Parts: sequence; C-alpha cells; structure tokens
Amino acid sequence: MSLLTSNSHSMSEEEIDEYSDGTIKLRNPNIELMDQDILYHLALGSESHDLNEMFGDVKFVCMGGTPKRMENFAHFIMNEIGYKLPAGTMLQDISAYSYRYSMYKVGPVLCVSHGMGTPSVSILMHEMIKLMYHAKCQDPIFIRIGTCGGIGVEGGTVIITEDALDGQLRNSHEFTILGKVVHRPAKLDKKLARELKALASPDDPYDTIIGKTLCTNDFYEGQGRLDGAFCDFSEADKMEYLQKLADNGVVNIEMESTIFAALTYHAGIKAAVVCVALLNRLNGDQVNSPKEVMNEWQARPQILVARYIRKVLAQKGQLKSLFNAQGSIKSPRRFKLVQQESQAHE
Ligand code: R2B
Ligand code: URA
Repeated sequence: MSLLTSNSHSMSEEEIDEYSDGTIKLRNPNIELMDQDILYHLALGSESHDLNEMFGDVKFVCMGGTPKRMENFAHFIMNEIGYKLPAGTMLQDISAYSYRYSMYKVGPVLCVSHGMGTPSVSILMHEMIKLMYHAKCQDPIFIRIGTCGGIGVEGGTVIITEDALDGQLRNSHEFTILGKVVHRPAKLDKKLARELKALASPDDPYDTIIGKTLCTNDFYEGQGRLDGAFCDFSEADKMEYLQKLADNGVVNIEMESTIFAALTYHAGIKAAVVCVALLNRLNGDQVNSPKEVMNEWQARPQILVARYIRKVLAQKGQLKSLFNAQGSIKSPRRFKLVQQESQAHE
C-alpha cells in the first residue's frame, strides 16, 4: 500500500500497517525526509536522543489520564513483573521537561499520562506512534487504563471496551483535516479485549465486563449531566438518552476512547481500553465516593492489565529474565518510604 494513497477508509482488516518484523510503518512519508523529528510534547527528539537504545525494547504502552496514576502504575507494574532498577537509580519522568505529559519506563512497559479529552490524546498518540517508529519497537500493544461513568453498572466495575462510539453513536472518530471532515474507524482489537476479560478472576470482588463505550467531548452537558454550569434539558430527557445508550449496548461513558482507537487502528497497532466505573449514571451525576474507595477502584484496571502483561512476558519466557536482572531495590514502595523518612530528617 502506498503511504500517500492510503486514506481513512481504505484500511481493511487484512491490511497490516507494520513491516514483517513487527516495526511500525509510518503512514507519513514526510517524516523520513526530515533532518530530525522533535517530539515536542514528550521532550524527546529523533536526533537528540537515541530512541532505539532508550525505547527499542518497549512491548506495552499503557496510558492513563493523570501523571500520578501513571507513576503509581509504573511502580505497581515494576513489582508485578519483578523488574529491578540498577543500583542507585530511580524511576524518572522521561518527559518531565515537556511539562505536558509524563512518561515512565519499566523495562518493556512504557507508562504515559494522556490528559483529558480527545485533543490531548490525539497529540500524544501522534508522538507515541512516531516514538514507536523511531525506536523500531516490535509489535507494541497500547492499552488505555482509565475511569468512566457506568451505565447500569455499579461503581467499581471494570469495563473493557468492545467498540468506541462517538456522541452520535458512530463507531468512528471525526477529524477535521484541512477543513474537511474525515472519519476514521474507532476499532479496538477484539481478541485482546477477550484475552483481558479472560484474566478476570472469579475471586475478584467486583465484576469485569465487556461492552460498548461512548466517548464524548465534555464531562457535563456532553455526558447528559444535570449538574454542569449550564443545562437546557430535563431529567426526563437525560434518562431517555441514557436509556437509548443502554439499548445500544453502551455500558460506559468516557472521553478518550474514539481517538485512541482510531489512531492505533490507523497505525496498525493492537489496542484495548480498560476503565473502572466511578459511578452508575442511572443513579446520578456527581462523583462522590470517598477518595480511598475511588483509589482502590482505580487500581482495578491496573491489576487486570498487569495480569495480561505478566502472561505475555511469561509466554515469551521473559518474565524470569526480568526477575533475575541485576538491581538493588527490593521493594520500590518501601524504598520510597525510607527515602521520605530520610528526607524528613535532613
Ligand atoms: C474519564 O475521566 C475524565 C473526566 O473526569 C476523562 O479523562 C475521562 O475519560
Ligand atoms: N469520567 C467520565 O468521563 N465520566 C464519568 O462519569 C466519570 C469519569
């Protein structure tokens, strides 16, 4: 397929946008012709950094809204895959100098914050896909770990997205490019979604389900909330809309899934979205569960994704080598506590 002639609707299921070695085939011929490619919002560049050396081993790119959640996830996954930092080193925010997104690397797992809403995710996805290309990563899998409002599901339920729908229930993301409206399919990897679902344990004290996800451009009016600064509809209108969503198989609402799905699919990257519901929107609009409860809920998608990463690494025989890697930190959590304790006595 010519890089220039491929368009939004031409990519069939069979077409794979990667080379036979699994590296990303960039659908933009301009990049190769540039002296350098500055990934401005990541504070990285193709000539300023050895991106292949830094990121060539990345197999999983996990993204979530906030820098803190992704830092927590980085520490969590470090424990889960038994990755040990070399003596005297700590996890560093690789993109700290961008002051936009944060990024932590734990062996084959890259943990990146994406901010709120599709524009923020779009910018990040362009740069992350180019990063995968410059780094020559092979078959990277992208997973969004997020929060959402549930529809007919209780707070704390883990939801794996089957299809991402826009505000008009279309399974695509709408772009305006050079003044023209372009739709790209918002497709996620169904097999990956099923594999994730299979890793839910009957012992988990919560449900893990698969369903359709509505992606909106706003948290308030856009999600049919009555509690924004403005509201020109009635409670009955809202309930009718939520019921319509439910009738169409929608089980949750969030704000990033269509762009995430559309750009990963366009790049030929396998991707999934796993969110935890912070409330059941059929019961109300306010997010008002206690902080500790919500923190525990937010760990749930991370637990599922960690199970998946462990499983894949174990299948490839790579889990053991990570466990055996040289390192001096036995427990990142305790390490941090000891460090904080020492700082307090400075
Ligand atoms: C879920 O939570 C955020 C809004 O509070 C948004 O980023 C999303 O998708
Ligand atoms: N995130 C959303 O986008 N909506 C909710 O209701 C909760 C979290």
